[in-house]
Amino acid sequence: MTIATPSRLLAEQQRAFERDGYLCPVPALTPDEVQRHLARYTDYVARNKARLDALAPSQKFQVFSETHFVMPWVHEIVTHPRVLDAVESLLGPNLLAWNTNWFSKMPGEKTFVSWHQDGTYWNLTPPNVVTAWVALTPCDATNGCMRVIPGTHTRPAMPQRETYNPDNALSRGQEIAAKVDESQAVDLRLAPGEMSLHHIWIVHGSNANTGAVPRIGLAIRYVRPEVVQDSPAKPMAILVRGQDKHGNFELLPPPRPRGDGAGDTAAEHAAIVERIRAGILKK
Ligand SMILES: O=C(O)CCC(=O)C(=O)O
Repeated sequence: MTIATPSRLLAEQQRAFERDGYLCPVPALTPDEVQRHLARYTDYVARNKARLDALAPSQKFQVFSETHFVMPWVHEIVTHPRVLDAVESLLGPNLLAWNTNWFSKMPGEKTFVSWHQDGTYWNLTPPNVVTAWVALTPCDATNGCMRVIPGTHTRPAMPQRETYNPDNALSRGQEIAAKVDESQAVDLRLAPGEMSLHHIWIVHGSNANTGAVPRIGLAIRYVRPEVVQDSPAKPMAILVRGQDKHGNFELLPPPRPRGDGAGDTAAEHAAIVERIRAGILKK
């Protein structure tokens, strides 16, 4: 029987993740931390409003991806001990934070995420990759919480096509090109400060926000250092726990205190987004 510290996963939670390909909910941030980060997120969106208003959901990655490399407060979420303890329970003691994405859906927006498998286009092997999806607002079926099809991470990969639907939050509108049995779907309901964890190969997606409450969360992709990406340029990451003896990723330092992804760090942010996307978009 595993002795769990407050934020390490219990043996039965680890088994559930291995069996189902996800775990939900897992406590992460305190109410104070949620409030602080939500204020910063709101401020970041307000400062980028003109840019965002001109972009389709599928193009917003330019603003919402890889902010952990340039914004100290996002790096704070990515290195939060409760988040890392849970991820360490699944991936082991050496952890890299490779990619992050803010997924926000405001009431009335048409933005959705089609059924997809991340493993199809991330080009990462072996699949020692876990996403922590950290909620800053309540997430449920009415405002378009994430949905998963349990157990699909253990089945053969499904065919996927690119639709370029502009309302799809995924940059190429990638969707599974086969019947997904939605009767098996599980809603990942989260309270603010809770997170879900999901496997790189689980079938997942989310509907539009038809409720009255914004749905805002940060998806953080953690990898073990031995993971290799088939990529035109070495992918970037931040070492967040343990050590990296493999050198498969270019390790960047934690962001500077003044970095906010705008102003002095805008060019740096854009270059990192471009580099990470080059690895993801590769066929
Ligand atoms: O937030 C969503 O609805 C989708 C998130 C997602 O696809 C992911 O984190 O891999």
